[in-house]
Amino acid sequence: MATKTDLEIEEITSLQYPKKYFVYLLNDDYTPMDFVVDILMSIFHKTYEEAQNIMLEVHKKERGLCGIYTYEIAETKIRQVIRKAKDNGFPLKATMEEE
Ligand code: TYC
Repeated sequence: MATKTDLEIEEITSLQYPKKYFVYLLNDDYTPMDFVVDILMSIFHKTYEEAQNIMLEVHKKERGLCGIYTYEIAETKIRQVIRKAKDNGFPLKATMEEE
């Protein structure tokens, strides 16, 4: 059997394992705690208890992990956070990092 080229190996690997991205919420001084909890429940599908814990972690440590997603889903979640926050007049931001 022919030996696979590096490119073929890379293609197989990347097809089997799409990269994942950590999505973090960032702290700020203006967004209300309840609003952040609502974002975590509505966009990241957390329970009320999970959402409260993540919100408090962000509040104390400046950022907190909301979930791990493929690139497009991570990007969509971040857009949804920023849109909902902006519509309500809050500066809440989210970021993503490769796993
Ligand atoms: N620090 C904000 C406050 O005291 C609450 C907050 C929590 C804001 C988490 C953003 O991602 C955040 N109202």
